[in-house]
Amino acid sequence: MADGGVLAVLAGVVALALAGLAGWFLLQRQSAAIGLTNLGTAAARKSKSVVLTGPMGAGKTALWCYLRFSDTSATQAVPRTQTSMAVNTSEARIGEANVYLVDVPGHQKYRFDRDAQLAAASAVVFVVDSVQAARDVRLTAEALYDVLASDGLQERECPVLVLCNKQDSALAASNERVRAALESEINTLRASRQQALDSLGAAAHDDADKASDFLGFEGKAFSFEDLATPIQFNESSMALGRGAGGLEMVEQWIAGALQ
Ligand SMILES: Nc1nc2c(ncn2[C@@H]2O[C@H](COP(=O)(O)OP(=O)(O)OP(=O)(O)O)[C@@H](O)[C@H]2O)c(=O)[nH]1
Ligand SMILES: [Mg+2]
Repeated sequence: MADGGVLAVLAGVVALALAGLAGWFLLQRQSAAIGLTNLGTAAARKSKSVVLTGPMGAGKTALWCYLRFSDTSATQAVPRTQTSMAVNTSEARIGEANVYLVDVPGHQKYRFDRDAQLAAASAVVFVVDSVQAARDVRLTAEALYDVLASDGLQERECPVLVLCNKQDSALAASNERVRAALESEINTLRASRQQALDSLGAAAHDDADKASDFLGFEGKAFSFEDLATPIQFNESSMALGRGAGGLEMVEQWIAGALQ
């Protein structure tokens, strides 16, 4: 009877150990599948971080796929993507540089991830849906404002490429039109954000009293020229891909920005 009890206890211990081992194994597989091992920022890496950001559906993940798989046949067709539910990260080789490519989902709930990634960015590609921007530029202007005013970006003079994507569409606005529309909309946004701060009083002003919170110069209409960050506007089409789609231009810009 006593031997039976010891055996039962031993069997229980072995079963528990096996269950623990199986759980650990499953967790490892799950982590690898959803890329948990890749969630760190560039701070922990040697390669410089390039952050792809911008509103939902603009083409960030499509661009990320192209840049990541630039030496494979995946470059021949527009990558099939869907609304991102997590930050995508990957090491990639662009020109002579090893880069840490970060694709941040456009949905507002990822804004803290975006700000954390921007804080470690060496270069930023802000992807715009040029069809959406031609219809209503407000959403894009708000997202760009947040990026340009994000902590430390102006102080670090981090280069920004505004990529006016979806140029294959007949309804797409050109990069000149997007630039002018964004400049004017950011001017309006700047005034309304300032007014909101004024109405909240001195405490809010103290909180927001950083050079980067106000874009450009007070008393002067907003101009991209007035920013410390070098900013460039270009056109692209992930649907057209390499060659006509402007992918090489993006790679050259990234290589130049990281030098
Ligand atoms: N016509 C056209 N469609 C494009 C282009 N680039 C991306 N798309 C499509 O637009 C949709 C959104 O592209 P994504 O790359 O998933 O957009 P995203 O910026 O990652 O969007 P979120 O993850 O929601 O922030 C997909 O159906 C793409 O195939 C383009 O240049 N032209
Ligand atoms: Mg995406």
